[in-house]
Amino acid sequence: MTTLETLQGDITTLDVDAIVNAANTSLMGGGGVDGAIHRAAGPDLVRECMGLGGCKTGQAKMTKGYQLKARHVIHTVGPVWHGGDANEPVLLRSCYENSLKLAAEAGLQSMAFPCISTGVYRFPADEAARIAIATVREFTANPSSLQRVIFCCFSTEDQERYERLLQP
Ligand code: AR6
Repeated sequence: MTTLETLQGDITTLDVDAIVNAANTSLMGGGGVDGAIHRAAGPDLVRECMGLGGCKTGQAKMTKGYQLKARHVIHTVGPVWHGGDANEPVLLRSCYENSLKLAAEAGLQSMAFPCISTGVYRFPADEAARIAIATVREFTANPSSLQRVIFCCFSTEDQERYERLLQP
């Protein structure tokens, strides 16, 4: 059984096996949660990222966590919202699925997601949360190493949204 939880706060402070980064295709850092993760992890993170050759939208790549409490960072690239007809929902779903796959393949027990694509990439928060929850629920319906999946929300508004949507 995997438990799905919500938290309000800064994902860089979490003591989990992996935190997920809402990165861009360069994997070289940026603003928002990406900037916060790189600042907290220290310069070794970008050094490892340099060797990864970037990441396509919807895909995911894993690195070490360096100075973070989290042992690993799973970098995924969410879609930029262009109105909803450019495959955005499918790509966002892939971000969650591929991140979960990487974590399970590595035998990780706990991981935390930020609200991927809902910041500067402008994906509507409600639809993004529905996709996030549905994808995590479907993946964790099958047995895996994952015992805890946390939706780490930066705003109380997002946390309330996830709590509402997680009600049975
Ligand atoms: N902990 C948890 N969530 C956070 C944190 C934090 N420390 N900081 C921000 N958020 P965004 P995107 C939330 O813009 O839309 C970067 O420049 C934020 O409130 O970080 O996927 C990348 O390099 C929002 O709910 O990511 C890309 O170029 C969520 O994280 C681009 O932004 C995502 O917001 C990716 O855009």
